[in-house]
Amino acid sequence: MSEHDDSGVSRRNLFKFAAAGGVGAALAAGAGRILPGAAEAQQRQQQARPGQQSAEVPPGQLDEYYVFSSSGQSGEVRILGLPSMRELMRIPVFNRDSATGWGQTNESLKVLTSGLMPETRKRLEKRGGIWMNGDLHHPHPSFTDGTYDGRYLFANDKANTRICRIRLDTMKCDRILEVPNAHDIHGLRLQKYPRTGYVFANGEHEAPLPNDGKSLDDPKQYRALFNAVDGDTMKVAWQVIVDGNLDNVDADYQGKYCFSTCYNSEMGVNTAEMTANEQDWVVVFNIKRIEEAVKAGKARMMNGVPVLDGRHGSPYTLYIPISNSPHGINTAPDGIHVTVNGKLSPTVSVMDVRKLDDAFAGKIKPRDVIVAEPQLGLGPLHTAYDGRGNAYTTLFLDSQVCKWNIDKAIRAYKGEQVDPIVQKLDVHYQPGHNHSSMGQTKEADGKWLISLNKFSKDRYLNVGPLKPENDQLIDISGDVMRIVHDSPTYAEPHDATIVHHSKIRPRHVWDRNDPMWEDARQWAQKDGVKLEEGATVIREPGKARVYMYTVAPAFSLEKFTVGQGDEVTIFITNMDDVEDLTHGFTLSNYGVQFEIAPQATASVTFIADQPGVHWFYCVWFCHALHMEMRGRMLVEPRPA
Ligand code: K7E
Ligand code: CUA
Repeated sequence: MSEHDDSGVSRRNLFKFAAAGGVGAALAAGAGRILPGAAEAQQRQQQARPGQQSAEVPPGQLDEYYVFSSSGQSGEVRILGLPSMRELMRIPVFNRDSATGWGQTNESLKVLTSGLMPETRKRLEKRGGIWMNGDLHHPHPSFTDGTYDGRYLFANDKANTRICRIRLDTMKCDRILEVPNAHDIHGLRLQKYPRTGYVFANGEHEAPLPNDGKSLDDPKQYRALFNAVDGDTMKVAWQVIVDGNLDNVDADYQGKYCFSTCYNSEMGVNTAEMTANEQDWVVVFNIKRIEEAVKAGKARMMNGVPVLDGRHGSPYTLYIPISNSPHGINTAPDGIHVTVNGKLSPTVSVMDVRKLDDAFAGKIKPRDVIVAEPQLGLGPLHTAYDGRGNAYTTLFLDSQVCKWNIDKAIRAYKGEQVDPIVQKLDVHYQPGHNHSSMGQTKEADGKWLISLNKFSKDRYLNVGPLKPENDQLIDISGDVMRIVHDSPTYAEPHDATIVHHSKIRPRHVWDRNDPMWEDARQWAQKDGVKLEEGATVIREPGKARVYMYTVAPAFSLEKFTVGQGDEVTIFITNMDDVEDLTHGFTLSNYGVQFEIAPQATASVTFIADQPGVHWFYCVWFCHALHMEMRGRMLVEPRPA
């Protein structure tokens, strides 16, 4: 085996494991934990059996899991198959997409603009009408009773303070909400019980409230807000002002509490200030108390949203001190334990949610909800679980995944001489999030782990200075972890959710009654046209509405005529109902291009500003005569 062998029992790992016994013991002495000797560790490694699963999915066979992967600054959601790690589809959300026309069709523009605040819509009038960028970190599917129900997927946009909802029946985004009062939504997770319910979202950055130009450089006046959005109506249900900022969030399995990490309790505005304190905190939110206060009218209405003050001393929140700058926070599938990942501290802190009632009642100190604090290594960021009592924490600085046992960590915290660390596995390189199969539900199955690594460096052919990231697939079904697959990914997989395929039941073709094209249906009704049979142009002064349908390999109109300067709306309905028979519409030299999937309607509006003959053609390969699937837009010059 070479130095770079990735199996859990490589020599390099054995060396590290042994070394940890000496160096680690000294480091950990203060934490009341004594590590076993190198020999014992070595013996345990030799006895440990790695899993036997393969990443190979032979041609013609399907993956067992969906992975909903974020794309960070690309602004979209990607669907992968696992274990193959093949990319199956992309769902455009906060980005502009050429192939599907997302950000151009009237249907997508409605999604992109209808949830914006009026001021933002006004600002965007001069900027093309929509935000062209997004920063999507945290995609999470909706829950019922602690597991995925296949309805929706929610995600954040840190760049422009938005939350999106994606329908899992069609895999298209149907709602985008701009969250008022808060700034730069980062952490996002969902209510797990009884159902979603709430989408919990953290405003990460602090700013004056309201942010109207006063107190510009007076950080003492800056506020950060925690947000609960109703996932059914996609409206903000309530907001809570907190001390410090907010980073990541998770919720319990009881429907009582949710909790956010704070890395900037100092309310500093530069790195030195933000990392000055030895301790920051986790803020726990008491959902019932908050709901009662909102109902009783105790909240201040700001931009139509009830806002409560949850700073120190309020009945709505609990502040639990945690070592310097915690980052990820992850509820275990046992429904009891919550891991807070240290980032600048080599430790993770484990909360027991059963103690939160007493802590809120003042019977125990906030810090008494911590039941374990194992020291794992440098830069713990996020933790995943296998449902067998083990946790897997990414160590960003050490470039490792650390497997540790929750029960042993609790016993070590009580003073017992037991080592909670099971194994450390090198990953390549600098992991952020990691995820286990079904591991964020009560149905964690302990089969797979993916480590989403921020750097790929030498793992792939050099593609120039900008490199892909590296998602590594790890078999965790055995006693020790084993890397089985590397896959490069474009910017930037922060977070992902691994969902068993049985939980998701997407449609094969669209339902003609889908609400997505409700506006198109209303226009057609007004014009006395049926979308399904349209082959006509309705012209009125300055405007034209073109109705077409498609049946491979033809558009129902081979030509249509409009006047120069007309505002033209083209509605196209794909009447093919064969699976995968998607057509596209591209209007040459007009910047118009979009997808029309089987049984869907899509529309676009533009100004016919250039006279002459302009070909339109089908842009999704559909038929042997796909090239011939084209027609002409004739634009009559404006009378001189
Ligand atoms: Cu750790 Cu935005 Cu979830 Cu990235 S956050 S890594
Ligand atoms: Cu229709 Cu290609």
